[in-house]
This record gives sequence, C-alpha cells and structure tokens, in this order.
Amino acid sequence: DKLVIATHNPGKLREISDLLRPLGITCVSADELDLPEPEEIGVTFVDNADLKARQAADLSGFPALADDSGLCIEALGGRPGIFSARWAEDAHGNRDWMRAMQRAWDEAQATDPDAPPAAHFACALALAWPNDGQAESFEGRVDGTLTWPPRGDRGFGYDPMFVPVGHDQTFGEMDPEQKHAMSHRADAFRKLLAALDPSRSS
Ligand code: ITT
Repeated sequence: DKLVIATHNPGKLREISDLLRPLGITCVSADELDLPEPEEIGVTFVDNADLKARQAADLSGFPALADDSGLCIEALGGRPGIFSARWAEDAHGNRDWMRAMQRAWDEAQATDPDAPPAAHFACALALAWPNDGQAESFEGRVDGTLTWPPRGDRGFGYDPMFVPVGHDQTFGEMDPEQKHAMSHRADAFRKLLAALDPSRSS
C-alpha cells in the first residue's frame, strides 16, 4: 500500500520523507501523481491540512498525509500564519523567500524595533483515507526569535531567519537532523505516530 504525501512544496516533501523513512512506508508525492493544488480556503492550519489530505486521498484512492504550516510572529498577532506561503508570492504567483523574509522582518521591526521578534513555526499534519469525509489532524510548534540578515542555505522558506529557543544557529544553518530533532513538523509527527501506534509514545 502507498501513502500520498499531499504537498507540492519540495522542502516539505524532503522533510516529511525523512521523518517517515524509519517506518518503511512506500510514499508517492502529489506531483508524481499529478494531483491538483487545492485552494486553501480554511482559516486555520488544521482546516487547510484536512482539506489537502482529503482531496489527495479521494483523487488518488490511497491514504494521504498533508502538512499546513507557517511562521507566526507574536508582535503581528500570529501573522503571516496560514498566509506564510502567500507572503512570498508576486503578482504572477512566483515565490521568492527573500521577499517573504524581508516583509516579515520589516513588519515585525515596525511594531517593536527594540526586541528580537518572538515567533513560532506551527504545523498541522492531517491523515485522510479515501472517501472517508474526514481526516485526523495533529499539531506541533517550535518557539524562537527572528534574526536579520538571514543566515544559511539549508531548509526552506523562512528557515534562514528563524533561531529556535536555546540555540544560536538558524534553521537555515543547521543539519537537517538537528532541525528534525526540534521542529514543529517533527513535533506534529510524534503526535501522529503516537496515535497510530500508542506503544511508540513511551
Ligand atoms: P503545500 O500546500 O503544497 O504543502 P505550501 O508551501 O503552499 O505547500 P503551506 O500553505 O502550508 O504550504 O505554506 C507553508 C509555508 O510556511 C511554507 O511555504 C514556508 O514558507 C513556511 N514554512 C512552513 N514550514 C516551514 C519550515 O519548516 N521552515 C521554513 N518555513 C516554513
């Protein structure tokens, strides 16, 4: 049996594949199956993860795992949040992460120029079975601060400007394994695995 990884974001796909590898499940991505990108009309991470997982499961006929995630800046009341990917897009829908990071930094600075801006990454994972009408979801987060200029070329998205609490390096500078040890995605994954197999949570 196969599990569809219902994402079109290569950075996420790489991280989810890493996190799933120990389970030995055969995975196939939304791009490999040519699945369409659903419109993310939800108002929460969980809403959007659920709709992406359900659509991918229904269209493919396989169970599907989706991830909706984003950067939440405390001084901005949690923005960009579910709009994190949209902050990177130009009028043609092309994504430029430098543009998104610059906007996040400028808006945070305009609100509170003195303190390093407090922020967290949030992740909702949703698992859906074909034609089931519902999905199970799991949420994770990691707290940190923003730094400027961005540092490091690993990871993706806002990683080069995010320094997790208790560390000096940005997610963009860390080894993937280090990020997986503390990320919002790994946190949500632990909850998903514990729900699927309660013996793993000990
Ligand atoms: P899919 O919907 O196809 O999965 P997407 O990139 O559109 O891909 P989201 O709507 O969930 O996904 O947007 C999440 C954005 O939040 C993502 O594009 C990044 O900019 C940011 N983000 C999420 N997790 C991140 C991480 O681990 N590191 C850096 N940025 C992250």
